[in-house]
Amino acid sequence: MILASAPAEAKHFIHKKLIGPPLGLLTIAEAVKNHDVTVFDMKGEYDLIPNAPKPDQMVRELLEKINPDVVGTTVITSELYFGLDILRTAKRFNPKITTIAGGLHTTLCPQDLNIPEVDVLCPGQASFTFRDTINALEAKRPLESVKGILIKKGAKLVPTGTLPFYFDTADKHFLMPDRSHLERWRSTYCVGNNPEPATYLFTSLGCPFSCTFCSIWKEYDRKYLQRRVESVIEELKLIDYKIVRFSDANTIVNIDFIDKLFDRIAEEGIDKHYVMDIRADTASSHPKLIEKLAKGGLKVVITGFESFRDEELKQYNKKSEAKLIKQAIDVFHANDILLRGNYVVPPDYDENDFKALSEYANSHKVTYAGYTILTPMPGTVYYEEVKNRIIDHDYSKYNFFNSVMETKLPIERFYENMGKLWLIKKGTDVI
Ligand code: B12
Repeated sequence: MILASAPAEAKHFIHKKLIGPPLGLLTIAEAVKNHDVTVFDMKGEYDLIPNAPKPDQMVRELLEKINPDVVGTTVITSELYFGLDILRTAKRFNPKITTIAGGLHTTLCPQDLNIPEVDVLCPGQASFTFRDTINALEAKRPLESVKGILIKKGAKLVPTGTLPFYFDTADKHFLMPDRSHLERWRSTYCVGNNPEPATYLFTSLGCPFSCTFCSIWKEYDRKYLQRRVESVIEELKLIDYKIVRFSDANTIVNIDFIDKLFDRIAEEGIDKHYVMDIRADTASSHPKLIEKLAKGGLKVVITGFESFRDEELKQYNKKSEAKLIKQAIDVFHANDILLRGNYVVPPDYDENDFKALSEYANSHKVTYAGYTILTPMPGTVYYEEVKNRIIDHDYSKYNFFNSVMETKLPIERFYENMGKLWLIKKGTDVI
């Protein structure tokens, strides 16, 4: 909705689609690689062929081609209905197909996937439970024997019991993604006007912070899992993409890790461009480290500024201060890093609040700025705080660009103000 109400000159900067490969699917594909596996990036397919058949037909054509025994899909909140439709289509195509859902929304809100056409849920970092499920199906063992999943029994989703031990999917149980599954869509992984496609790589899973609006630390139950430097180096050497976007919630948590990683990148002569999420407080307290990363190839940084007001940062439990935004901008710009600063706008902003944010953003300009709407994603602390005030339960709108709560301003005016904000930045491209 921000896009619809934005001034014409702002529309270009508001991203209509996010670019990137499905790293989660690549990881689970790796877990079952001794089987016949097809990874299909539907989002990539529409980016490749904008007038491709509608999702239903696209899925049916794929099913006819590969005739699978199992169909699985990733479900994040805004994609829930698409995910359910994929699994419905598969079940109707062939009732013998076992349908499996995984991903963040499956983990945090399993009940939302309780429809007759979904057979199994694999919550959490599910590569090994997925593999066990596939092995059980192949051996015709009852799925009750697989721990850590939910299975459909009658109208109920029944948990099979806790896993025998914890899988550290960043370290001991890390699986190297095989990006060759995605060759077909490679050209679609280009961001903005950059002709080079980008790939994603994680150096960590989870987050040690606990911002009220964020799903990630909830998804990982507060765990923060760090990969080993040599494992990341090995992956970087395998990757034939020039641009690597680190998909961590925060790439710099462990200073020692990132410092060593960039020493090793230099030693190995790995020549790539990196995109990272770095907090403002981290940048302001480690300017030398940022300088080193910039020399090692760090080109773009995404920083969640969230708010220019300390009281709002406190409400969000951001554990950072507004004054650090300026310091962080100076550190990044001093190193020629293209900075994307993101603000979140609560639905109760009035004209004065928008004016104040607009003045602040104008006097703290960054290369790219993003302005999204504070959204109660199911499973978050913020959701619990405001759930009685939610007026729109259509999850397809839970993508930070729609207000699902009542706004203080008339809704059209709210979106108009949101749209105008997107003009406040230095850069001329969109990321
Ligand atoms: C990479 C990424 C993307 C990529 C790829 C998404 C994808 N479909 O895989 C792109 C750029 C396309 C993307 C787009 C969007 N994203 Co995104 N994205 C991420 C990011 C940065 C990393 C995810 C990741 O790769 N993690 C590492 C892998 C290994 O973990 P995983 O994906 O969770 O997969 C594991 C399990 O979940 C499970 N699993 C996953 N899928 C499946 C499937 C099956 C069958 C099984 C069994 C298991 C399973 O097993 C995997 C291996 O252990 C996260 C933030 C973060 N740091 O986590 C946001 C995040 C997931 N994205 C988010 C959002 C909101 C979006 C957008 C809606 C943004 C927008 N405004 O448009 C769009 C949606 C578009 C779409 N169609 O998906 C939110 C989701 C919030 C929520 N509650 O739903 C997150 C958490 C960011 C945030 N800070 O809030 N995103």
